[in-house]
Amino acid sequence: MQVIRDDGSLDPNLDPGLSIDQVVALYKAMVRTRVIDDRLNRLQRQGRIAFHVGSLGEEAAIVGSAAALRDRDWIAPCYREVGALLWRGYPLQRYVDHMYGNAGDPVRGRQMPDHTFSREHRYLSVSAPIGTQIPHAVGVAMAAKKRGLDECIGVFFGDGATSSNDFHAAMNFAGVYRAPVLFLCRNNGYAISLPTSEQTAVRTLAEKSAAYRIPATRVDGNDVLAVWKAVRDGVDRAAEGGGPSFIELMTYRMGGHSTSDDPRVYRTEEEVDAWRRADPLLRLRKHIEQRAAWSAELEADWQAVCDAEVRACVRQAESMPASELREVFRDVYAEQPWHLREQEAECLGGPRARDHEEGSS
Ligand SMILES: Cc1ncc(C[n+]2csc(CCOP(=O)(O)OP(=O)(O)O)c2C)c(N)n1
Repeated sequence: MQVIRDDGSLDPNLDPGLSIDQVVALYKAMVRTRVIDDRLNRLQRQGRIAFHVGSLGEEAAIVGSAAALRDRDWIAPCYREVGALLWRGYPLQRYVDHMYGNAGDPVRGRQMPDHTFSREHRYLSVSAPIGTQIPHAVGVAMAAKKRGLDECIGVFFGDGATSSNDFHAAMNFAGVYRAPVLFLCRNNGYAISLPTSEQTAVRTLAEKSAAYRIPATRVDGNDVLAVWKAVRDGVDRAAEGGGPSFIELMTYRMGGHSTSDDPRVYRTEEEVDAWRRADPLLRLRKHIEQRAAWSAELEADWQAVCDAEVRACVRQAESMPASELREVFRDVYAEQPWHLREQEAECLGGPRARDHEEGSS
């Protein structure tokens, strides 16, 4: 499905009819996500944060999906979807604090950067093992269904995750029990260095859903209005008791897998260049400029606003103390068992004396 044509005009048969203010809000959120990404990549290169996993080129798939879900719907993220969390109003300072693992980090420095959560924003905790969030999401959907709530959940995952056992178990369960869940598969072309064509023998990932009797839509994931429409159709289906939907969002990971990756060793510049021309921000910008709702001046102003915002958050994050060491021992047990009490005391007592280390085998 494609709504925004290459020339910036809309397909009248598929146009979801958002107001121009709504469309501009989507564009601004996508630009903001990119500016934040860019700053975090630089901070990592400067040695100021340890790691970042960004969404360069996938902003339409992420922000468009989040915008089409209702506030009461849940999001089960993979690890690339902070744009969805920010769309829901999550404070940028809290996210940047998380990236530093400082005292303001809700995860208390215990997780990798980009592995945050927010109960308030109905955004589940990122789980690093690929695919594990998919059955979690089906569980959340089943809980809503059993309670008779008009809520659904959108679960993000990459093309690589469709080869995981959890994907199969979750799809099967959702198909059988008609769970109100939207499977949001970001097909960005790669699972780290492995191209999608070598990931699976099927031609499209969408066709996998037929085996579970889950309706599928294959969407231009760089077209935010097509993403919005496909996801909102899925929300409506879930709300009417129609159960799950599978949406394959065709996009491209324009950056490395994460700051630990160098994609130049496994793909060509020509390939990346071709996708750069299909940049989701450029397409949407062309559309809103045609509708006289955007200009070079507004673009420069908005980029400057976003940049100043993220720089201020970085300054604040760097002035905060680190998360305390004792936090490692918190939030697991209501009452701490004896062995953790002992380990905590030893840990907080500082490093062991050197002769002790040499004496041990
Ligand atoms: C079970 C498991 N195996 C391997 C890894 C290492 N790993 C981290 S990300 C990744 C690639 C995932 O690719 P995909 O699902 O396509 O998502 P993308 O990163 O492209 O968004 C792998 C293999 C992991 N985290 N968990």
